[in-house]
Parts: sequence; C-alpha cells; structure tokens
Amino acid sequence: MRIFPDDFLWGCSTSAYQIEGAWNEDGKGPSIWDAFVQIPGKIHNDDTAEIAANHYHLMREDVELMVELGLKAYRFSISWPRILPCGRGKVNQKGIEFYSNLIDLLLEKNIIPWPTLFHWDLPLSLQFEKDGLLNPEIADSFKQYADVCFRHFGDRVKYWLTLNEPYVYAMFGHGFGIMAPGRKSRNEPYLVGHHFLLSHAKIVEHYREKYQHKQNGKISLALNCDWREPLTDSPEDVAAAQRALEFYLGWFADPIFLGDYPESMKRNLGERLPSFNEDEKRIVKGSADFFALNHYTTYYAAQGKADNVVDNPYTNSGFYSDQLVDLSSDPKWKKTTMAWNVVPFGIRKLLHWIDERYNKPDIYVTENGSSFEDKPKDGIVKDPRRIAYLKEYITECHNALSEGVKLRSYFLWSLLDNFEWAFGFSKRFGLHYVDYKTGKRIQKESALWYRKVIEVNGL
Ligand code: PNW
Repeated sequence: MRIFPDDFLWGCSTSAYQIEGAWNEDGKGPSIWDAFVQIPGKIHNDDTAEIAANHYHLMREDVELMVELGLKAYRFSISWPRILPCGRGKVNQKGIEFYSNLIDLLLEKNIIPWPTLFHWDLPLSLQFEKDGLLNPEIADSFKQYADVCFRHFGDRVKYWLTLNEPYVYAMFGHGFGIMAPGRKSRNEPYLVGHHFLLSHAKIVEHYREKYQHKQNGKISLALNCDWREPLTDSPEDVAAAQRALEFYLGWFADPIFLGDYPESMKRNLGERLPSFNEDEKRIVKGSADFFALNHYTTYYAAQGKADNVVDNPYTNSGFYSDQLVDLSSDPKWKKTTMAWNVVPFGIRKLLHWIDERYNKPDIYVTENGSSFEDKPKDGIVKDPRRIAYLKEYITECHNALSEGVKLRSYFLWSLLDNFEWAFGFSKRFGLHYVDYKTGKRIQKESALWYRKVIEVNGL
C-alpha cells in the first residue's frame, strides 16, 4: 500500500460561477460571465449558469456530501460581484453571509476552507468602466475586494488563494476569445498576465501588512500547467519542451518565485512582453507562501517551425507560434471527453520540475480530475474510467512524494458536475452527478472510491 503523510490534505475543488447559480439573487451584481453566456453561439448548447448546480441554495446539502467523503479540505471560490455588486464600493451583506455561513459550517465539520478570491467572474462594471484586466488600475480594485474578504472571513481562513489560473483567463479570455470577456488578440494576454501578477502581489503585500500577523494564514495563487514531454531526445525537442513549460508555468511562477519572466519569453516576445520595474519586481518576488498547482494532462512537444506552427486552444494551449513548439499526442494514450490525454507520469515529472526550478517549495495540488460520459442507472453512476484516472494520477503523486517532492495536498476537481465554461454542461468532472433539471445529486462510484482513499490515507 502507498500511505500518505498524516497531515496530507485530501480535498475537492469547485468555483462560484460553475456551481452556485442564483446569478441575480440577494443583491448579487452581474459578472462578465453572466454577460458572456448571453451571446448566442459562445457556449455549447447556449447553456448559461443562471442556475447551474444550484449550490447557492443547496449549500448545506453539498457540505453533507463532503462530510460523507471525509474531506479534510474544500476549495471554493468567492464571487466578487456577490460581495461587491459593482466591483467596488458598497458591500452586499447577503453575499458576506453566504460565504461566512459556508466557512462556519465547514469548520464545524472539521473541513478546512480553502477560498480562492478570483475564479474568473469579474464584476461586469469593472469591464465596462475600466476595461477589466487591461487596465493596471485593476490592482487597486483587487486590493479593495480582497480587503473586504480578509476582514470578514480571515479570522477563520488559514489558506488563501488570490487567483485561479491567470494563464487560462489571459489566453482564453483575451487571446482566443472563447472565454469571457471574449477578446481576440495576440498581445493582450501578456498584458493581462502582467496585471494579474501585479494585482496578486498587491493583495499579498496588503495581507502581510495588515492581516497575516493576527490571522496566521498562508497565501498563494493557483497556477495551471500541463506536462510537455520531449517528442524525441534530440536537443531541439528537449529545449522545446522546456521552453513550452517556461511559457506556461514560468510565465507566472518565475516572477513570483525567481523574480522575473523567463529568458525564453523575453527573447521570443520582445516588446510584446511587458517588463517589471525594480519596485514591481520587489513586490512580486516572494509573493507566495507555497506553490499551488492545477494539472490535467500531457502533450509531446517538438521544435516548431516558424511558418507552420498551429495554435490550437483545445490542447490546453497558449500561442505555440510564440513558443515555436509543436504539440502532439501518442495515439495509444487514453483521452477524456475534453480530448485531454491521460498520461499519469506527467504529474510526477511536473512536480519534480517545480521542485527543482523553484527550490523545493511546499506544493499543493489544488486541481486534478477528468471528465467522462457519465449516466446514472439505478441511483448510481458507474465511472470506472474516472476511478482509473484518479488511481493512476494519485499513485504518481505518491511516487513524487517518496522521491522527496514536498507535496502537501490533493484537491480533486470536482465535488459536483458543473458548468464547464465554453463547454456548458456537456462535460462532467464531478464525483457526484448533477441532474440539472431537478438539481438532484447522484453519487458516482468514484465518490465511494475516493472516500476509501481518504479513509485509509492512501491506495
Ligand atoms: C480549470 N484548457 O480550467 C479550471 O480551474 C476549472 O474552472 C475547470 O472547470 C477545470 O480546469 C476543468 O477544465 C481549465 O482548455 C479550463 O486548457 C480550460 C483549460 C485548462 C484549465
């Protein structure tokens, strides 16, 4: 048996827009996602998350599901426009109450709350009035919002994440235009990434100055990265895989853990990559108390040729033409319904890459999971492929741990089926099936399997 350390954190993750529903109830303001889903053709089947999994109304029932699983921790996100309907200014007391009640209930059940401040649902007013993440002033709005959260929840929260996956928001929301705010640009993603880093740093600086010493929490941000395996062992392909990881994870992790953007990005992007002045470098560097990683899949990487690299948003990508990398898959690899490859060794190699490059940080896996076609039958969903995915990925996490990587948690995406952004409700990642017509939760066999893993603290 593979046993995990006693204090290892087994969790599940969700996000506000994807599960809550109640999009315009109890004083909540609109977010860019509430608007984006109204544009015909943007979302599969023109689904919207107006109701989603109705978690806003079923929160207590959902905490019971967590109790049944035996979760040690639960990662959720706070909806900014539920707290500040106009992004700034007046606080919505009902919004505060909702998250405050959730946190109290979790603590009562011995589940550690792991809130994320921003999981992409920017208040619409900040997009209309301020151009959202394109404007450096966003950092001040972020700080005001974060302050409200620290003030109201920080007495009970020991782990904060500021941002979820700035990479995806920048590339998909400002590069490919397939997520909110739906913009297509070659240059905006790098500007948006820059403003994310400065906003994150400003929030962390504020937390450390004003709250950390009395609230005793830790703070970081969740970065996503998939593994890039060199297609061949030629020096060109090995370098291409390394460069791809630098453009993916290094884009955000290098400034925070090492002090500046990777050389490969500066070289390939030139003027298109903003730069930090010395003051900015100083507040960005060291602005994370631990490393939080979201990871799903792996692709082969090979040296690309300048004139025929194809940018494909659906392989977890960025702009390969900037990276000069070609991605491909092994036809033998299994795939999820996201068309993502199931390659368990990828998580182990990535954990080692982070361990080495960033000088042995504590690493928390804050998302990992898979979507498959699930169908309920006789009150349960049989999902052997999800169980196989989880078994293999968690085994590789354990391998990394026994090789010395300081892995501290595994949060499974997701507790419930939910609104999968541009894919609407067509992709199911949950341990619990959601019947969107009735809101009913139906257990999947993977939930029973995960419960056992948590109970014996291993597999
Ligand atoms: C993450 N991609 O998003 C998010 O944090 C979750 O909100 C989401 O539901 C989960 O992974 C599953 O997709 C991603 O296309 C969304 O590269 C898309 C991509 C990567 C991550």
